[in-house]
Amino acid sequence: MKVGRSKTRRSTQRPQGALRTIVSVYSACSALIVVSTVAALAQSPVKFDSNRAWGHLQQVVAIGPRPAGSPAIEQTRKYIREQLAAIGLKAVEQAWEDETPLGRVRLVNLIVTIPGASKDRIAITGHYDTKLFREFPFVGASDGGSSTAFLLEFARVLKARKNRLTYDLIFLDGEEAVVDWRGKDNTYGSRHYVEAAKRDGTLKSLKAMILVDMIADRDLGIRRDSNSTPWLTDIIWNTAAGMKLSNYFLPASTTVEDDHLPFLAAGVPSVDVIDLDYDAWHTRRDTLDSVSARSMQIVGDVLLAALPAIEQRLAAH
Ligand code: 1BN
Ligand code: ZN
Repeated sequence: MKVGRSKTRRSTQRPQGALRTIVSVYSACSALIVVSTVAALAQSPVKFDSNRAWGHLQQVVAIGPRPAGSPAIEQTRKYIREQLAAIGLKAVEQAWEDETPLGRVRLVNLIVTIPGASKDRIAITGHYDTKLFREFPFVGASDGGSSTAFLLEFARVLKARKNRLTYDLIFLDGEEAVVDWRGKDNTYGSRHYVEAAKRDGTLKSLKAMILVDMIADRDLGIRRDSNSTPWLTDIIWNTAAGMKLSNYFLPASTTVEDDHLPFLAAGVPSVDVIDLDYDAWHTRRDTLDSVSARSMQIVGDVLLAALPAIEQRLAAH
């Protein structure tokens, strides 16, 4: 009996014990997988997604030419506001009227704030208007379109991250000359933003500005701009070099007049990330055929990777 019982016990105990061991090892493994996945998710920040940016670009280009003051630019604003609202962000309108060589025009900058740990701000800016050409329909896929699409996707990424500084994404109106890039017939939006920020005292908290313009050229090649702040340019171009992207963020220099000039004149360190070596620039060929999502991906990856060093530099000064 004794032997039989123990035999019976042994014969039932062994599989139960083994099963219990398997179950507990399995549970431990599952728990480990869950913990490490959660940790990985917490550590891996949301990435710039050029497919989303491309979708925005298609929508914006489909609106057609979008010169300042046109019904089409109002339609573009509606699209920007709706896309931002869809990711839980509110665009604040800064509207005003300006004298242009073609008369008085209503202009509107759109500003989105993504609060960070500090109230000090970095602005990421770009223009959303297109240059008026009467001879052909100019849809500005890279010139006006890429900056708009980029800012929309960048806003999504920044909102999903924990940021040390506050970020303002500024969709600038009226970058383009209404007639000729001379005197005051250009950069209406950036000039207005800076003047208003000076007047209301908010410019003091603006510590740096990064301007993106024409960043979707399918043959991307961005030269350094000698008007831009050297330390800010160095951080971005060194980041690109560290990512083996110097074929796109080129060591060569040029000199650019653009929306960064009013910020620089007001003492805000600023950089213009612009591909001026764009065959289709200010031609009817600045369409989706001349641009690529990959170019926006490169710029998105580099700028996101450069932000910690920019924040670090601002914290140290
Ligand atoms: C950029 C895109 N710009 C106009 N459309 C500014 C600019 C004007 C850059 C003239 C270089 C020369
Ligand atoms: Zn232009």
